[in-house]
Amino acid sequence: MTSTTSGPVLVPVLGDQLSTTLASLRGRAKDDTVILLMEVWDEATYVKHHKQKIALIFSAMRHFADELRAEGWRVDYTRLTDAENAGSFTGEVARAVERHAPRSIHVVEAGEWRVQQAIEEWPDKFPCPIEILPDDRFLCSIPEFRDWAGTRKTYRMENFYREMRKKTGLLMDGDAPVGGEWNLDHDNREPPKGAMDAPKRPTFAPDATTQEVIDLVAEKFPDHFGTLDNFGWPVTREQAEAAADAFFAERIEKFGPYQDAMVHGQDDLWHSMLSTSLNLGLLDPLELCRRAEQAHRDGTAPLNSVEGFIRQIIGWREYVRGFYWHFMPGLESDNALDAQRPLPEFYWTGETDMRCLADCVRSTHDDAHAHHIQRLMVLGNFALLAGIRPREVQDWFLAVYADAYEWVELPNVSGMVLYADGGKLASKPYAASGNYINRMSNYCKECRYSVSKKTGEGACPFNPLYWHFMDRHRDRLESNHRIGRIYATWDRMGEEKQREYLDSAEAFLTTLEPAKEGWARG
Ligand code: FAD
Ligand code: DLZ
Ligand code: SF4
Repeated sequence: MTSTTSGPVLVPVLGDQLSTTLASLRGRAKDDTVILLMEVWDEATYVKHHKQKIALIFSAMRHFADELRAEGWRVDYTRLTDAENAGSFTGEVARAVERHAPRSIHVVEAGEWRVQQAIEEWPDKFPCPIEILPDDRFLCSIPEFRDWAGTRKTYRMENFYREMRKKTGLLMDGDAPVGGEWNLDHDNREPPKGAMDAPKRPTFAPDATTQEVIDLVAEKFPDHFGTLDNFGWPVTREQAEAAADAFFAERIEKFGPYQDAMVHGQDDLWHSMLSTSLNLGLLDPLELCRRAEQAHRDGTAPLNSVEGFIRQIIGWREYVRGFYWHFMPGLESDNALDAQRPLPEFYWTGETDMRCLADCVRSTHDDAHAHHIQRLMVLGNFALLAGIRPREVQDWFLAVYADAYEWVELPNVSGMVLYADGGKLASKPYAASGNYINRMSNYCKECRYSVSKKTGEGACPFNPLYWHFMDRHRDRLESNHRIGRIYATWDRMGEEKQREYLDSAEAFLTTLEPAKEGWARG
């Protein structure tokens, strides 16, 4: 390979780094830089991503390349179907080094461990210096999170979040939180009422670039999960901003109160639907939070909605990213509850009589999206109670959502949903019976199962599964002050009732058909 001291600087930009303010581009001279964007087979297939997710990323990458060119940058873009495409980031950078003989390579650290490992091998592979820059689109750097986590025994998001409020000054009144409370979650648990006619979020009809990509995905990834029929995700910064405008104009007001509500056939409700744009880099997290804060100052959104939204972004989103890097590698193979059951086939087909699960799989299949409580308290809760192997649950969540990247998916699945990390992230498992789903949704009314029936034929499976879970993990959970008291209720039931619960759960578990091979990985 050619080494030179006079070539340009090569700047590889990964598919989730589509920000013109990226650290590797900031301050660079355009005539001295070649930006490299790469569609590669390895990234498109490391899990079998939902078809809409691949189409979204390729379309956003192609539009970003056009935006950069229009601004005068020199862009080298490899398409998936280019004859010489090497199929991997490292292979494509190697080809670009041959083409451009760069004097150095500047790259922003990757979002995923797997990719970062590959980048860290570049200095041994390429003849020029490699500069790996921190991804400062996140408000908390990886070293800063390590410092925060360093001496702690527990890593609670709430403590981290308060630090982030102080750091950013968001919703702060001097040293105190605006309104006197840091967290208004207690006001954000309204069950659905009436028609729940949330204004429709804007969707964006495919232009020629997106249509070309949709055709490519249909041809190259026919056996991946999901449909391309409803593709309407924002694929440019302009569209992402229009989506944010609509959220702040029409939906933020009720975002807070109905954040946990679930309604059959609707997964948007008053949610922002901005995670795909945030994670691709089309929107800036701090800017969005400032807009939310302004909406409160202007009196167009109540504090509980605004605080809730800001907490999701500077709290949860930043926290899970720091948590991921702090506990990788290792987090991906944690299995503290020794869950060994295979993922059921219905996660892929939606074929189950459990109406809540069928609806969540339906929206996942149709839109590559389900909202937070659907992911946590329906799809996740079932996997937790049934004891599904963490690796299979992780692969599923990583494959099926348009916003899924391992840095955000893995802490949510392994820590928040499955308690597979043994309680580093969550203070207790988010285990719930059918009662919770009934209170927060309209699913149960038309379900074949009866949510009020606790055991036996026709009982909501979440009911016996809940007690089966609590019983089999008693040794670990009884001493947990947030959940341990539940065992007094269990003991009061007496042996006969307990046996009914356990037998019902076991009878149900034997009906689960394991997923066929090949859904998540090729
Ligand atoms: P809103 O409800 O409008 O929230 C606003 C923003 O807050 C989101 O766009 C997102 O950026 C952020 N946010 C909210 N909750 C979380 C959270 N728990 N972790 C990180 N960020 C959060 N989010 C992803 O972006 N990618 C994932 O792969 C992903 N996997 C998840 C898996 C499970 C099991 C669970 C329980 C949650 C997961 N989440 C993930 C978090 C959350 O469900 C989505 O961010 C949210 O549903 C996206 O829709 P929205 O933009 O309308 O969010
Ligand atoms: C998810 C994804 C897919 C499907 N395809 C590509 C791709 O072809 N090229 C690319 O640059 N990025 C892609 N991505 C996103 C990457 O996997 C993402 O950059 C890493 O997850 C971050 O480490
Ligand atoms: Fe889900 Fe049970 Fe309600 Fe049916 S009855 S929708 S399975 S919670």
